[in-house]
Amino acid sequence: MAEPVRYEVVDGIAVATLSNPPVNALSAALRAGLFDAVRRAEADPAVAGLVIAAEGRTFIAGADISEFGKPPASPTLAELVAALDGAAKPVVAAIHAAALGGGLEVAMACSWRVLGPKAKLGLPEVKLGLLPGSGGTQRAPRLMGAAAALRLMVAGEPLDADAAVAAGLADTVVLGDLVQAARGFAARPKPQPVSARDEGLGDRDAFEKEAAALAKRAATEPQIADCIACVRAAFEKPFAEAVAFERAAFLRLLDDPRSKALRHVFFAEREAARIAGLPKGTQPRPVARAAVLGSGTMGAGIAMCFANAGIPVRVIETDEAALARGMERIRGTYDSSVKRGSLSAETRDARLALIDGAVGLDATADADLVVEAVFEEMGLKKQIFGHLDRVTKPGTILASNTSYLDIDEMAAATSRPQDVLGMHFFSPANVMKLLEVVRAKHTSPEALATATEIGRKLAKVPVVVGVCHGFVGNRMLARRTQQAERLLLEGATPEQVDKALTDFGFRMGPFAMADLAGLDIGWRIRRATGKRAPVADALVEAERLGQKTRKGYYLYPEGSRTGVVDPEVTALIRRVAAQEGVEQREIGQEEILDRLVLPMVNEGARILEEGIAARPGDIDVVWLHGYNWPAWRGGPMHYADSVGLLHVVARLAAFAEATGDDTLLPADLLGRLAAEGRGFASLKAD
Ligand code: 3H9
Repeated sequence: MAEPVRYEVVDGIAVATLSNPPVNALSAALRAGLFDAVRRAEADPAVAGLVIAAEGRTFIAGADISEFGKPPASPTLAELVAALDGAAKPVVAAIHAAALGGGLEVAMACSWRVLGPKAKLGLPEVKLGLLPGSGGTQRAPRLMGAAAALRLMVAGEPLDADAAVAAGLADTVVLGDLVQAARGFAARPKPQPVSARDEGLGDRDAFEKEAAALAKRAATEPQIADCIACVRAAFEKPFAEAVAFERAAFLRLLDDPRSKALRHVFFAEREAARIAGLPKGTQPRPVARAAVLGSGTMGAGIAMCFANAGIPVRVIETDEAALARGMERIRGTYDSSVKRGSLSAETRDARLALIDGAVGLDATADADLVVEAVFEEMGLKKQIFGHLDRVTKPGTILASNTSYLDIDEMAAATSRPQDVLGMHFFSPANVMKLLEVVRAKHTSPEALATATEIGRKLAKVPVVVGVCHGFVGNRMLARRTQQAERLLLEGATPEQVDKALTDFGFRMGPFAMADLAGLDIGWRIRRATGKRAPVADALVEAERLGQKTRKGYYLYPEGSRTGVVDPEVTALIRRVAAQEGVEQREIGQEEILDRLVLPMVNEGARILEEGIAARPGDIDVVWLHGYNWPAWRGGPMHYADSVGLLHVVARLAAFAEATGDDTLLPADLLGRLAAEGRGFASLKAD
């Protein structure tokens, strides 16, 4: 492998150029190379100063996250930063792109920070459940003031070049030759190191005010509380002691399951972007124009996704009246964003200009991608796919937004099954980030690559899944819904069930969610598929449809969207349980949570066994971005690993035995992994 640091001396200034693709993370080799460059520059009497520059798409993306948890290799980042801080000669960071986390900490230990116009400076560690652990909580406050530094850390978002200079975090923006300008700085006398600039901390009261405003976050996110404590230490402790205090906090957070989960999410999201089994060199097809069939809630939302990404899109309906309603729905959604102030009127107009409407499927003739979002009825879908096959160009991708129907059957209605796949958006489609890209039996690698690439352009997180009823997300959700209903029959109340999930970290429990969505939706699907859910059915039959009728699982007093407990529901559940012959009992919160979550994990294991998802991390990404699974819990499969698969298997087996429900019996894969003392994380794709 090429040396990660190139060292050269020209005209008495040394330049260390970092090259550690893809993002110049501070791996052991990069740290060693940079440490060595500092030593050489210090030892060489012919060198007046050192410039640190970098090649590639980032300056330095931070510590190498994949090394966390492994034994630290010397020189550590702390040692490297101390060497920069203590160097007798000036060191200049020439930052052409993002300097993040440990990357910014390296730069802050230099004498000056000289920026290219595309530089971005940030401390995103909180997003990984961490804090800057190499002096960042001490140097950023000395450069930009304690209050502003705290704001930068807890936001986790980088500043662009001009903002970084304005804040005092960097010295100048250079439009011309960045390294040349940095060399000029390196020839100057070394200024006082940042570590000694205590006057930079600024007003203590301003910092305390900022800290007080974070009280709510600090109560639930330990990294926020620690950021505050570390910056406060800058006022109260000598520099070296405050750095040791920061180090201890960093190591404590590194070991916290919440940070482990967030780091798992970081890698799972990036891994999900790689399609398992795709032949090397597969190229996506260009998509210049899209068409969306149907302009109901989903169709309208999907069309907006294309327009928001700057892709012209045609909305297609069966008649003029339906089309007018659909276009009005789209305009109304944009208008309310303008009213809320989240969108400018110009942007709304530019987006609306990208959307046109038409009646009839023949209007798909010039589209490169068609997304069908009509009723969930196989007969209708097959008819549509047959028609699309006749009127669209060769190579047009034909996608269905179905939530659970068989894509292979739709593909069979065409003469080009290789171009057919699922693109399953989540409601509201213009907001939720998940896109399940459903690979059918004959879907070609190009079609798959096109759908995932377009998903990324639409700012979605695409996850490739296989064909089955409900794909990954809804198939697992069905297990949770089934248990939630069953728990009511066995004696739990809707609020106990909801509370188990909100305490776990979800924003809403299943019953509050059902009331919001409307109970009639599930009821209609059950009627069509011959299924029943005795409690939910009884509620619908009593005309309790949720928030829209102001009563469902809860009661909604006039004007309120927050449900209150309704004794009528308690009585109704008791009556239904008696009819069903289910004996009611007190059920503890722990059992409720396990009954809701572990059957989902079990279904996830079956999904892996069947190859419907390629990796456990893909399932986690589906739940994080489609169903608001709390990120600090890492997703259902990571959660199962964190509680231990032996425990999961034992609980499921006990539930199966107690309820007589065989679907709760542990999946073979789950049993096997548990017996081998392994976790889902040990499984590798392909
Ligand atoms: C830290 O610094 C702690 C210190 O305070 C104290 C330590 C003692 N490490 O996102 P991309 C990989 S904590 C290892 O697709 P982009 C990534 O997995 C760190 N690997 O590219 C992917 O690999 P693959 C604070 C990393 O252009 C590839 O690089 N820093 C790291 O869309 C490309 O990534 C952060 O939290 C890393 N630090 O976005 C920044 N970063 O190709 C984290 C990336 O195998 N990184 N990889 O899938 C980012 O936010 C984005 O990666 C970045 C580039 C904006 C840099």
